[in-house]
Amino acid sequence: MTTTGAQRLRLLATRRMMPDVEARLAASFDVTLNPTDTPLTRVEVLARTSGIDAILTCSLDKFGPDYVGELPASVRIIATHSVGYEHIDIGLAKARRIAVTNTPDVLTEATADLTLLLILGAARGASWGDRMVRENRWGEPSLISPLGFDVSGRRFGILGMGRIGQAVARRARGFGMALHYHSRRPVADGLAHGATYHGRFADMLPHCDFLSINCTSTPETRGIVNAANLALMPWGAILVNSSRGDIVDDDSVIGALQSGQLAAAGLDVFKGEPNIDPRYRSLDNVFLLPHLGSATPATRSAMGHRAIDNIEAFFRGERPRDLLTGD
Ligand code: 8YV
Repeated sequence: MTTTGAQRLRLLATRRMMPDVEARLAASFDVTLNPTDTPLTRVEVLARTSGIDAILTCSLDKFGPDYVGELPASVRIIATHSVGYEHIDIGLAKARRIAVTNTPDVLTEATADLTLLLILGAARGASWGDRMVRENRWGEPSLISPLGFDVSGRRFGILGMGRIGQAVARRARGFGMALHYHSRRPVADGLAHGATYHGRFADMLPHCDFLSINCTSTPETRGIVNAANLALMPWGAILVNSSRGDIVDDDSVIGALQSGQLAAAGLDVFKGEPNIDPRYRSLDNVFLLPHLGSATPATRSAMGHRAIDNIEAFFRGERPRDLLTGD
């Protein structure tokens, strides 16, 4: 049980979570759960945070300045059930002395698995192939149509060589791919899995038959996959994104998919999701998923428990393992 003195700590969970996570919350806190998948409005969040010590949220809920600035002084920590934290105004939280934590590590393998699914699905036509069979359009088999693209042995570039990028690199080696990466700094040799480092994103692109986006969304990376950068890739390259939708410029990617500059794309994340740019739906050369990177029971449970571990450590007076707000 998590207490301050004799009192149980009060926690607001903004979203429905895995049953074992909710059970632990109920056992440890005076908890207000959201029993539905309906997002709480700003007014509801602010009303429900009155007297609340901790908020457990996720990347689906935005904690911008209009939320963080208005939270009652009782709120000491916002724990997000996600590795990404661009949905929280960290600077303002820090200024208000509200701790913020995320949940890295526990979703690395699931997200890397999903990235390989995007690569294979986009290259080999999983989406149009599935539709052909379901819609009874298989027709007379032909030796020359339909065809996808090879994956094994091709050149593969990774944008962002953090934990997930490294786990993707490890998997891509199994396909005999020639690996390249760009990130702010090179990683230690053993972590690059033989990938060649490029200090400039533009320098890596001519080597990318495949490009995988695995960086975080920051002011520097937002919109970085634009027309100018796509034009540096070999004609007919394949793009996959399992990170954040706003890293790509949708107009540029859609234009490249229409012209053939990009042969295909595998996308799990979108700007403004779930309200994605409708033009993606009418393209045949895209493999689209509804943000499934961490969507397995074991991973979602592990994320929830990691978030609770952070909250409990904080109230024990320890430094939470995944503290994002520094001191
Ligand atoms: C989350 C994610 O599952 O962790 C992240 O940053 O994008 C996903 O894994 C989802 O956003 C719920 O928080």
